[in-house]
Amino acid sequence: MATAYRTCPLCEAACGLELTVGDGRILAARGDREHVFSHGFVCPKGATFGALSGDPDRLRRPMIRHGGEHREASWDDAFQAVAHGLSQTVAGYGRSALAVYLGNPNAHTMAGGLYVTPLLKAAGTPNVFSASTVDQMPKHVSCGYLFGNPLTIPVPDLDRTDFLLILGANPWESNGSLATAADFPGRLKAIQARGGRFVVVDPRRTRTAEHADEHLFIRPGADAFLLFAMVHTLFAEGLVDLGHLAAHVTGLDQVRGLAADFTPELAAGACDIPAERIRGLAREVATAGSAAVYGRIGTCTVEFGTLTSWLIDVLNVLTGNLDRPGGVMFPLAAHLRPHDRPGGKGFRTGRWHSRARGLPEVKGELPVATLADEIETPGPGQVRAFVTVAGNPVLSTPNSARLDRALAGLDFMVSVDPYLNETTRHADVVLPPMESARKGHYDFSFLGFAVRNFASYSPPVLPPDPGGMDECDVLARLTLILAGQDHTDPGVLHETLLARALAKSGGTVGRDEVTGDGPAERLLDVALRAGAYDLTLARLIENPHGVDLGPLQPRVPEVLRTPSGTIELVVPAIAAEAGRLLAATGRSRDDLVLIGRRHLRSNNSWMHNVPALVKGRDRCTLQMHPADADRFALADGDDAEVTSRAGSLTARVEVTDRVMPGVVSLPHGWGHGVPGARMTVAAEYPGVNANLLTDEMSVDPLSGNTVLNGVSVKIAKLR
Ligand SMILES: Nc1nc2c(c(=O)[nH]1)N[C@H]1C(S)=C(S)[C@@H](COP(=O)(O)OP(=O)(O)OC[C@H]3O[C@@H](n4cnc5c(=O)[nH]c(N)nc54)[C@H](O)[C@@H]3O)O[C@H]1N2
Ligand SMILES: Nc1nc2c(c(=O)[nH]1)N[C@H]1C(S)=C(S)[C@@H](COP(=O)(O)OP(=O)(O)OC[C@H]3O[C@@H](n4cnc5c(=O)[nH]c(N)nc54)[C@H](O)[C@@H]3O)O[C@H]1N2
Ligand code: SF4
Ligand SMILES: [Mo]
Repeated sequence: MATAYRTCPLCEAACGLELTVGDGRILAARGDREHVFSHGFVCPKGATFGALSGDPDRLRRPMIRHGGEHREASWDDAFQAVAHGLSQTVAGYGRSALAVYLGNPNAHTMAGGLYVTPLLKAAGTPNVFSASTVDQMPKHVSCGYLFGNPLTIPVPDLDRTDFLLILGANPWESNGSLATAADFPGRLKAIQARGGRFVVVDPRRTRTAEHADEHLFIRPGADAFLLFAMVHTLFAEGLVDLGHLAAHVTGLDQVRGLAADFTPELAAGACDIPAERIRGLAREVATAGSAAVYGRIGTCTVEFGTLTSWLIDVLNVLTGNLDRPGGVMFPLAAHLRPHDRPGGKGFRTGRWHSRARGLPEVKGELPVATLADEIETPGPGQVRAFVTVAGNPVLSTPNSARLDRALAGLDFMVSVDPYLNETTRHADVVLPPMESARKGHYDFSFLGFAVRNFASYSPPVLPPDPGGMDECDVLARLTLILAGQDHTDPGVLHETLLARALAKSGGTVGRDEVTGDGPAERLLDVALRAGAYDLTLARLIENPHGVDLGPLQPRVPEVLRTPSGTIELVVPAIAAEAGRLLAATGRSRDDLVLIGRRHLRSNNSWMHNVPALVKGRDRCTLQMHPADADRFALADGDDAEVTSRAGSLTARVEVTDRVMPGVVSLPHGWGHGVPGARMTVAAEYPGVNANLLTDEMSVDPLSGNTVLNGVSVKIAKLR
C-alpha cells in the first residue's frame, strides 16, 4: 500500500486528497492535512474519489452503436467511425452542420483546459454550446464590460473580509463557485470568529443561510431590484466612496442616473425585502471595515442575470471594496502573467448570431437554450452532427425532453465521456477517457478564481490502463479528424501545441528545458516557467501539498483590458437592461415559481452512480411552503403534477418552511433510468428531471443564459 496526494477534480474547491493506493486501485480517500489551501478539508464527494474511479459502469473502451445497442469496439474502429460520420456531414452540408457541446468537467481536466480550444478551431463551426449558458455566462458578460475581459472576475477575499453579502449561492453545500475556497464553510465561520458578519439573500433557507448572521428571503429573480436600490441608497446618503479606485473608474454619473428611479420603496415591492432593510444593507456594505458582495447561480440563472451580476460588482466598486484586501480581488494564477499596462480591446458580443432565433454569440458560443432549434429547424446550416465533450445536456439544459428528441434525429453524434448516460446513449460513438486517477491534474480554470494564490500539480496516482486512452490523446485525435488530417498519431498535435506555447512565451522558455511525462504536463511546464511566479513543473511535483503563493494582491489598473484602461461602469447594453428592469416593475406576479437546489452529495447529473452518494432518503423532492401545500390541498409525501410552458413532471412533495411562500424547489441532475443508459446505481435512484420544466425560450438577453430559477409553474395534486 502506498500514499499518494492528489487535487480533487470534482468541484471548484480544489481540495487536496490523501489517497491510499494498493492492488492497482484507490482504497481510501481523505483530506490532505498538509495541503497549503485545504488543510485537510474534504467533503463526502471527495471521499468517494476511489469509488468513482473504480465504478464498474465506467466505460473503459470505446462504444459503437449498432441500432439501439452500444457495443465495445477498438479505438481504431471507433476513430474510423468518427472520421467517417463527421466527414460525411461536413462534405454534404458544410461545417455549420456541426455542433459542439462542452460540459462542466472540461473545467476540471487538463485536457479540457488545453485541448478544447484547438478542437473548436478545427471544428470551424459557429454552433458551439456549453454549460456556461446554464451557469455563469452573465458574470462573464458583466465583467467583460466592466473590466474588458470576461475572465477577469473578482472573487471575495474571504479570509480577510469583515462583511460578506452572499446572494443566490449556497457554498455550504456547493463548496463555492467562481470563488475557489476549499472549506468554504470554515472560512465563513472564521469571518464570524473574527467579529465579522455574513448575510445571505436567498428564497430558500439553505444551510449557508442557517449559519449566517442574517438570512433574507427574496422573490426569485428580483435581486436586481434589491441591488439597484442599494446603489440608489449609496448615492442618496453620500456613501459612495471609490477610495483607491478613484482614478480608475469612468461612468459614475451614469450609474447615479440609472439608479435614480430604483428607490428602496420601489424595490421592496418587487423583491419582498423591506425598504428600511435595503437601506441598512447598503449602509453595512459601505461602512464595514471591508466588505464583499458575492453572487452565484441564483443571481445568474435569472431573467436579469447580466444586470444582477453587474450590480454586484458596481456595489463593490462604489464602496471602494473592489481590489482591496477584504473586498473582492483578482487572483493571479501561476500559469499566467500580469499585463504590462492597462487597456486593451475590450469586450463585445454578437460577432455572429444563431441561425434560428438570432441570439447573439457570447465568448465564442451560442446559448445552449437554442441547441434544439438548431437541430430541428430545416434549411442551410441545420445541425446534423454533434460532438459532446464531458456534458450531459439532456439533464442539464432547458426543455430537455425536446433536446432529447432532437438528439435522436441527428445524422451522427460522438461523445467524449466515461458513461453511457441520458445524453451519450444517443451517440453513435462514445470515446471514454481514462479516469481521473490515471491523469495528471492542474486547475487551469480554478486557480484563477482562488481566494488565495496557490498552485498544485498532481501526477497520475494509478498507472495507465494499457487498453485505455488519455483524454489529451482522445481530444487530439478528434481535433485532427475535424481538421481533415491524418488522425492516427495524436503526437502531431501535441508537438504543434508545444511549439505554439514556446513561441507565445516570447523565447523566455527553451524547448530543451521543458519537462513532463505527458503532453499536458509539458504545456503546463511552459506556462509555469513563463508565468507570474517563475515556477516549474518539477517544483510543483516536489511539493505534493501545493505551493502557497500568498494572499491576493491588488491588480488595478494592470488587470483592466477595457479600451480606456479604466473600469467602464456603464455600456449602452447595460443601460438598456436597466430600463427594461424598471419597466418590469409593473408586471403581474406569477402565482408559483420554481427554483433549483444543490445537495452536498450530488454533483450536477453525473455522480449518482456512487452508492455512498445516493443512499438514504429520496432527495429529489419538490419542496413547498406549508401555506402553498394548504392552498393546493397537498400533504408531505403526496405526488404533485408540476407543469410549465415547456413541459410537465410528477414529483414527490416535501412540505417545509425552508422555501418562501409562492416558491417551490426541485434539484436538477436527476431523471435517470432511461433506456439505453448504463448507470446501474443511478437507475435505482432515478428522481425526476427538473429541466423538463425549464423553458428554452426564456433567456437573459445579454448573455443568452437560460432562466433556470424563477420559472412560472402550475401545480395539481395527482389523483
Ligand atoms: N435546472 C437547473 N439546471 C442546471 C443547473 C441548475 O442549477 N438548475 N446548473 C447548471 C450548471 S451550473 C451546470 S455547470 C450544468 C452542468 O451541465 P453538464 O456539464 O452538461 O452536466 P454534468 O452533469 O456536469 O455532466 C458532466 C458529464 O461529463 C462526464 N464526465 C465526468 N468526468 C469526465 C472527464 O474527466 N472527462 C470527460 N470527457 N467527461 C467526464 C460525465 O459522465 C457527464 O456526462 O448544469 C446546469 N443545469
Ligand atoms: N454539492 C454540489 N456542489 C456543487 C455542485 C453540485 O451539483 N452539487 N455543482 C457545482 C456547480 S457546476 C456550480 S455552478 C456551483 C453552484 O454553486 P452555488 O451557486 O453556490 O449553488 P446553488 O446551490 O445552486 O445555489 C444557488 C442558490 O440560489 C438560490 N436562488 C434561486 N433563485 C434565486 C434568486 O432569484 N435570487 C437569489 N438571491 N437566490 C436564488 C437557491 O435557492 C440556491 O440556494 O456548485 C458546484 N458545486
Ligand atoms: S469540496 Fe469539492 S474539491 Fe473538495 S473534496 Fe469535495 S468535491 Fe472535492
Ligand atoms: Mo456550474
